Amino acid sequence: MTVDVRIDVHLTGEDLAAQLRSDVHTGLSKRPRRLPPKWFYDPRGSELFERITRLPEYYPTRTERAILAEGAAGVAEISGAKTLVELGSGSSEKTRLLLDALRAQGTLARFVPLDVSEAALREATTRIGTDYPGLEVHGLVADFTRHLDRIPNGDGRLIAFLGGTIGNLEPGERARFFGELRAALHDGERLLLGADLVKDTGTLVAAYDDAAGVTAEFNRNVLSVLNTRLGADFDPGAFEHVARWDPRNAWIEMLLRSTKTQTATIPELDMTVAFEEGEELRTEISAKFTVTGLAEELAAAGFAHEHTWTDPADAFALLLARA
Ligand code: AVJ
Repeated sequence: MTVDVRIDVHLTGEDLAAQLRSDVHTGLSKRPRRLPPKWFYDPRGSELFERITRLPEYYPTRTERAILAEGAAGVAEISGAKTLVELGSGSSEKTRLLLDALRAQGTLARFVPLDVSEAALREATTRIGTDYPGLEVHGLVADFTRHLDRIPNGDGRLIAFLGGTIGNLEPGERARFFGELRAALHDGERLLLGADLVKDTGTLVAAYDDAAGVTAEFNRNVLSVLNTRLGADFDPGAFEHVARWDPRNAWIEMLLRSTKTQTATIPELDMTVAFEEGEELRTEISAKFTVTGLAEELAAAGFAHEHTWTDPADAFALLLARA
């Protein structure tokens, strides 16, 4: 059987380069300084993230996989989905559990992974297309915060947004995201959302500050991304990795703290950035949720929460919601 794979590019390398310049200029001009987490994922950053997902302290990935292994059949049964759309699909590894359950049920016709990385998407679509003969694979190079209206039309679509990536959005951004997603769906279609739950501070902080220092490397790597892509001269070794729990906002913050007074130049932006000793640059927020809180946010956007799957320790949840 021939492999049925197509890819639509809604985001070019040039679009991404322009966005990087604008994000860095805006974020480093603010106080406190900040950078959006999407720029972590160059090839080295993606590799470091893969290593993070296997760390003993980083429970979300393996917990979500276990929940999916238990719950995928139920997701398939309730949704009866014909198309599975995955936002921020990356390597689409955990998604196979959903594809398997939907295929076993006989409803699945199409898989639509969406990712900003064209390289990751080409690899993932080829592998899935080969391993699932007869499945139509339609990849989208796109940004889930901007291109939800590009999701191909259909009926019986299930949108999967896994991994806890929803936690990278601030509350206002989440409301906008859920609203845009609801607007892109027909009544009765569904969202499967993977979210990390609020738990004791020690467990949360350890997940973002592992003993082997992989997360610290991952965090500092964003400065190397700016060096490579914008010709900047940050010294990653002169920044210390910080992870802390913000109880008011219910999120983990990752920061880079300057260990000395220093200046970095970013030639492509005609910008010089001065750091005082101890000054912090926020590189990520990773919000943690309660099931009821998320159900309320979903309801506010016009989704009805239908079902929740969790692990025995209530560390992570998968919520199914109906548009
Ligand atoms: C990919 C956004 C879900 O927030 O846990 C892991 C990224 N950052 N360790 C997360 C991350 C540091 C991860 N997400």
